[in-house]
Amino acid sequence: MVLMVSEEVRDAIAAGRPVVALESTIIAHGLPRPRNLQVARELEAAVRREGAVPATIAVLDGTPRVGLDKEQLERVANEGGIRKLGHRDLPLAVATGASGATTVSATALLAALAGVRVFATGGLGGVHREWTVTQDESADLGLLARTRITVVCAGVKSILDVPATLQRLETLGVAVAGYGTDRFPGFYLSDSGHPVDWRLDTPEEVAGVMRAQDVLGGPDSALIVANPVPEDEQLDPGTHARVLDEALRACRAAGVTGQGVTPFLLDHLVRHTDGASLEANLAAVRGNVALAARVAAAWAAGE
Ligand code: PSU
Ligand code: MN
Repeated sequence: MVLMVSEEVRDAIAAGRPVVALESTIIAHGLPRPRNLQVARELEAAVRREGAVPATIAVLDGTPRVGLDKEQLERVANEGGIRKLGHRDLPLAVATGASGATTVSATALLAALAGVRVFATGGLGGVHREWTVTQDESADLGLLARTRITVVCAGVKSILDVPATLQRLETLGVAVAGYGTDRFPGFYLSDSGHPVDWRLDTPEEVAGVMRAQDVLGGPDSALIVANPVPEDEQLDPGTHARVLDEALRACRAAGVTGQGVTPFLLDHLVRHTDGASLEANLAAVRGNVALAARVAAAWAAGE
């Protein structure tokens, strides 16, 4: 097996204890240094505080790893040449011995292979604005349409075309529920301005949907639990609209395309909101990680 699952994560899975997968692209490419390493540690600690085992996922020297030790986590946060790996990049990274951080798509695939059912992130990738010109749709969506995993996120990143992304999730057959809300969250914002059809209010209800997925035995697709950032920690909506507009224009002017687009836009927002977007992003991720740990516990209790 090329996949290396850490001893702690392996033991927890074998004993049916709660485990939460965490992605690493947010650490390597989504947050500024040196805050990123602090956040990586903080998120793992938050999972533990809720009684679950964190399994941060990355590829190091061609080996996909589920559960990182201290030095491995530091490499993801600080190493210069660390790549950004979607699921399509995994065989290339393995065969060439490359190191990279995994996006939602690659993390979800590796987590599912390792037998981890619950995954927390900030915001999913999705359909980019100007899709008709660039055809830029995150590989996250297609992979989640074929992977049985529960992803706790603050919706999709607001730099995207949110209604188009919601439509794609419907077309692809991915289940979406608001957590404690009828509104689809907007990543930096508590409300994207769009409704969501289903609402779940407790970790036990989420675990119940996961069990129903298994009982129904339909296509292996994900469950997206869309958990809003608390309103008092969101980015000011006026600031968000103004700075996002500037960021999209700057991205176009710089000619950034493909994998570079999301990191460029997130970084632009951090620098032009005096870090307020970073704080909102972190508040969202923290909430998601804690909720994912509670969902994993409810899931483990029912197994
Ligand atoms: N959530 C965050 N910050 C991030 C990401 C998610 O709060 O940086 C990452 C995820 O790894 C997601 C990726 O899969 O952005 C999407 O990138 P792209 O649009 O290139 O598919
Ligand atoms: Mn993209």
